[in-house]
Amino acid sequence: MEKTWRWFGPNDKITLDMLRQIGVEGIVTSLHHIPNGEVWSLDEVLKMKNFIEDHGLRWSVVESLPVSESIKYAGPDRDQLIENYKESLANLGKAGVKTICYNFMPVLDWARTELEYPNPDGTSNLYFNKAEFAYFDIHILKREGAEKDFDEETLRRMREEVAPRMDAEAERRLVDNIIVKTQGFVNGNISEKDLQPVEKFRSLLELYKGIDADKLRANMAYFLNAIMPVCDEYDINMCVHPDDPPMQILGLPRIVTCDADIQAFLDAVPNPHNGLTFCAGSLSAGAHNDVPALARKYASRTHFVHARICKPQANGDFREASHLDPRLIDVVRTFETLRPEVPMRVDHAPLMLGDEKMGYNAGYSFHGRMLALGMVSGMMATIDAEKK
Ligand code: DNO
Repeated sequence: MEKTWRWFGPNDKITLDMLRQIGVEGIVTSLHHIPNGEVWSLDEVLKMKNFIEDHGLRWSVVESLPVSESIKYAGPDRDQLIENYKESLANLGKAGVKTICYNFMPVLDWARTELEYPNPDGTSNLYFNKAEFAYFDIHILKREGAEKDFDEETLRRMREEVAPRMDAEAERRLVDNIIVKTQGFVNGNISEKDLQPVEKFRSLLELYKGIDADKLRANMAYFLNAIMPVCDEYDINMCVHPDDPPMQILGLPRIVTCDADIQAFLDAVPNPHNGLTFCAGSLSAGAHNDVPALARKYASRTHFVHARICKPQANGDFREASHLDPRLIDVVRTFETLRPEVPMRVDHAPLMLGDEKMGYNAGYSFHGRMLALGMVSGMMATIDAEKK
């Protein structure tokens, strides 16, 4: 697979020169300065492309070209926003940037409750604590009916283990982790500039009243059918990112969570340009997913791979596991064997060796990801050597 790296643009503290030294071949990035829904002009696309190429690398993947909420819930301006999306795609196609990662998660992109969860070896990682998430949903957001979305054991943990340690500061940190710090840098709905993130978040949830999984699926198919002619014209591969975590949260529908979901959106628009980002990490956070089997089943419709893996706990929590986990080796083997041309980036690595002082975006450390890239590159080299 092509070794790529998610880079957040010229302001990223990790420079393209650093990335060349550690074996990165291609860059995964977005035009983060353009607000969601606006057209990416050919000029802006070329500026980014040339900047990357001037540093001896190539722009391999767009992550993400964000899909506006209104396209997801079918708001009155969705057709205009789809036209803008098509124009951005055409400009990317003209510039030769042809792999586009996006997601179709309502309101909240990925979700974590802890960003620096300590590991026994002194490093730290991302963590999803279901009981803390329940506390956020029930006591901070105060979402109507939230309590019935959690099992008895999670509610007990929330009452006995989480609630007693929640003061104003701990609540602020939880809000920050779940809807602010993890969202702004991925061009999500809430950023550090928002003074009342919880209020804003509540009004976003309102937009989805009456939208169930079937409606969301229909809206996704509507969007995909509308953009496929542009993808056909420029040979652009769209690859949806699975829902992270791959389960229902906050009363919102989630439609890319499991085998049946993936099959359904691929079948709904059976064009090879309608494909998947195989994020092994997101899928593995659900104990219902057999991730190596999914990799084998969907390799031919996968256009981009995220290499990481999670360990779901019996209580519904999950943690990011080592990039050397056998399930990830299996996934890498599958793609390196069946689809060696697809781009792959390592994802969500630990904070280590001073990363924690650098203010990197959550999950996107330098040393941690460099170590992970070394691990995955080693697997790839071994698999290639065995093929000969
Ligand atoms: C988090 C990322 C996601 C991903 C988007 C793609 O670390 O994997 O934010 O970029 O969901 O649209």
